[in-house]
Amino acid sequence: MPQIATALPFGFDFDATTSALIVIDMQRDFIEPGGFGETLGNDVSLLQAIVPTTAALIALCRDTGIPVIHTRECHKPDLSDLPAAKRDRGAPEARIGDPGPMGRILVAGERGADIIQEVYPITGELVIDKPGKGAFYATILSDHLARLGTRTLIFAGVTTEVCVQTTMREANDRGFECVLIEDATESYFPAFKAATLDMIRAQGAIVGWTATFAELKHALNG
Ligand code: TIU
Repeated sequence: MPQIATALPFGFDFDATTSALIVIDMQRDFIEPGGFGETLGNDVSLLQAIVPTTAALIALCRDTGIPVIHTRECHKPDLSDLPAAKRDRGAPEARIGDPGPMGRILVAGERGADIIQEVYPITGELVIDKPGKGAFYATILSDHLARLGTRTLIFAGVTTEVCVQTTMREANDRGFECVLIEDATESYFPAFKAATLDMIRAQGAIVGWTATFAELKHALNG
């Protein structure tokens, strides 16, 4: 059984045949100018740094036979799955559902809500559209993982302390062993990323482990 010996807070044992990679919300709306991330007042260029490593991680998992699952945070065109508590965020003139340079902000089927080309899903990979921050809430993810027999989840994507951490906590509560790939996740706030990595692995991996892409690759390639 592979081990990421240098994972934090201590060695992480996993079986590639019962693992899956979850790539969270690598969408134009978060990573490119003119989207939801920018309307919330963020500098989206920070997120672009992880794109090459995330692409390499996806390629490694495909080569190793580890299923790759992609998520997109987005809403139905009629916004029936968008509670007011979520809608009333960001600049009043550019909220979820409003028109923007990449189509309606965070709405399914619009250009901004789609995944950036560099990490685009290939045929056969599950793409989950989710209305919440967590990928388990109001989606088929649990059922899909049960069918696959998945026990370990490898995490990547954006943003570290929002949708990635929320999904990792949901997964931990559902009994999955979780490892977050540090250089394949990013936040608009470097201090929040660092704090999230710390809080995930604190207290004896209370939520899960963290490791670098190179460490995972070494473990898989022996
Ligand atoms: N705002 C922010 O940091 N993130 C989100 O709204 N969604 C995700 O993290 N995907």
